[in-house]
Amino acid sequence: MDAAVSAPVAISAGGRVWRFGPNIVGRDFVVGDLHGCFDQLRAAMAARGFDEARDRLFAVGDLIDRGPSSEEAVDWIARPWFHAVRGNHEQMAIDAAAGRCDLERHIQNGAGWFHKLPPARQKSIAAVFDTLPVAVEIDQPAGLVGVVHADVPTGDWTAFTEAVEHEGPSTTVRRSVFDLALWTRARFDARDTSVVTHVALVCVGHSSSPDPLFLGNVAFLDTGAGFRGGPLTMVPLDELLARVRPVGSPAVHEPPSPSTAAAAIP
Ligand SMILES: [Mn+2]
Repeated sequence: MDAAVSAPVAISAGGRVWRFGPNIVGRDFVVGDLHGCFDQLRAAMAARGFDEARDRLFAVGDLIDRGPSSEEAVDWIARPWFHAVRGNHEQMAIDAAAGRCDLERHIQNGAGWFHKLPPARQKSIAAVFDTLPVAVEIDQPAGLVGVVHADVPTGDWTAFTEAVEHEGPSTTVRRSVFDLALWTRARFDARDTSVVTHVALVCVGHSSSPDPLFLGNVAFLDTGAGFRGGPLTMVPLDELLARVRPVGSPAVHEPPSPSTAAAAIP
């Protein structure tokens, strides 16, 4: 794939926000939480006719833990057309390799595979995960698309990307924007349909539901792969964008009508 399409056009100074230009040669897809289910991903890509020479695949994070082949995540991250944001599970692996880990809790969360590896291998995998951005933004003809693991904890995409760049993991009891981006379930739990401004669409995972769920302009794509035997969701970005209003229209700053607010994608 042409590096002008596959590589980010901009990376923030701290490396936490990556921006991609439009894909002028092929299609863009987004995939929900993988949790080691790379056989399911291969099947979904085959079903979609994914073309490694032209198409790009963006992942909402949580590539690892619980499922059958977590270690494969490292190979996927190396592929030029595969772009993942970091999930809380990647962050837990980073923290574990650095000795910041509640071992019992980590293993309960599906990370037994990681703790069976030699420490040097744990560290090299964690180093790969630590290259992952917290937020990705993709320029699309229909507007800017944001990708983040858990949610945008502010109501505005621009304010969020600025905050996530300047705040690292929490060092006090107040949870940082960085931590909330990886962990929060506030919008999902409240079924909050408010729209995130300065972005047409935000793709997230982390909070799973039987079918992809739209709340405002936020698409929740974790359908439980690797967890309770759920399916994997991989969708063209165009399909998701068709569900939200065009960016720049005044209506994008208003809540969506109740009939579409929390409707599951068929
Ligand atoms: Mn998660």
